[in-house]
Amino acid sequence: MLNAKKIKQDFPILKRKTQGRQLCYLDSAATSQKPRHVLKAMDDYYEKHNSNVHRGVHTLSEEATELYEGARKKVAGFINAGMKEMVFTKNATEAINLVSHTLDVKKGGEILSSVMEHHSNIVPWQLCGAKVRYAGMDENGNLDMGDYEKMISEKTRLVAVTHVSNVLGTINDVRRIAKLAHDVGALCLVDGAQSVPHMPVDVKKLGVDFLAFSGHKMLGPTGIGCLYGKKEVLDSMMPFMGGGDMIREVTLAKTTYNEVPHKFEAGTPDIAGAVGLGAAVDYLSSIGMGSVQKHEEILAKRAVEELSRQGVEIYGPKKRAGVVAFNVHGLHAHDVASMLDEHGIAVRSGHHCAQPLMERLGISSSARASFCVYNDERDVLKLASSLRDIIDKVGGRLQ
Ligand code: C6P
Repeated sequence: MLNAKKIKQDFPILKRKTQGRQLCYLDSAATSQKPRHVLKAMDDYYEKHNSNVHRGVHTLSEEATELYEGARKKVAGFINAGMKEMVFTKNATEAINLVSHTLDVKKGGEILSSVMEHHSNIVPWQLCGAKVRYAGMDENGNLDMGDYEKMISEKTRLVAVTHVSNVLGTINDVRRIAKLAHDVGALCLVDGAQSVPHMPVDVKKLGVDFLAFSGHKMLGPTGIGCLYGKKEVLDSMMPFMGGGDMIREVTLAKTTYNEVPHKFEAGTPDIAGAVGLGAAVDYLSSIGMGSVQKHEEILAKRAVEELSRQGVEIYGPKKRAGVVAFNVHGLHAHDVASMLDEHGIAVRSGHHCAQPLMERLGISSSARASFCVYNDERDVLKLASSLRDIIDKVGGRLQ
């Protein structure tokens, strides 16, 4: 079992109080907190090695390049990808936009997304000019696989699906979806923003063509994200942005491009961010992603049990990742989150950037508790007892 009490001590921010109470951070699906190891790696980089990458022959530049490419190697290894298949971006959103901007969607071509997606896996496809179709979901919050079988056709150019729902915690069978896409010659892009930080992810086993994720949700800093792409697919794509580093040769008449992944990394990248993400990957790997997944699933299961006892409405399937969205009868989700904040508990409330999913659930918003390696059973019990207090306090007013 993972020792959450010991892990908690690695996260300086978790020592602070909010609203005069010990902070109980249950909003890691929005962004995770950062362990000292990550903060130190970034400090060290700026204190000792700061320079630009791939440009200079001086010592600092070579050190910075080594650290940046070393981080790429770590992150690629984390998802079993090759180094040339790992493009650094700003975040998962930019990674998906990179593909939607460069994908050659022939006239009449279709993109198949789903009602469960974060806006980042809907809007870029609407913007790319293709016809976008959406697979549905059943009452329990599971994707309708029948829809995939019916809707994927020769016209489908790409299937875009989330690995784990940021609202319901549903873990989707993306391996099966990728196979259905490949059977008709389509590509499969998986949004791994909520899976890569919380479970073992192996792109070779999943067989997907693209995987997008964000550093800040996996104990790394903001400003760095990743796009995994199969080497042959990335090779076949046009660049996303033009500028320094992505070129082989520029003349006033034309430009030839650098090899992947550099072809997709125009301009000075977030070097310190990559270094921080590399340290985050080291940290998670030292715990073991299998243990991380087990720990968070146990917490989510416990939270569902405890919250059900308080009579709140909970959304999502029985088997879920560490995400629990809920509503308290008669209270707006923002009010629930504000009142929990008074207890020192941070949860997110609102539509969670998944408005079509909210519409499918027949609600406009929910509160959401999400778990990470540093949470433990006491956090779950604190959430449940604070909700009890809130319901008792406002109960009279709701009659
Ligand atoms: N979800 C949440 O509170 P960025 O903003 O690019 O780092 O991540 C976007 C994103 C894409 N896909 C999924 C499944 C996500 O959950 C997110 C981010 C946060 O649920 C912030 S809206």
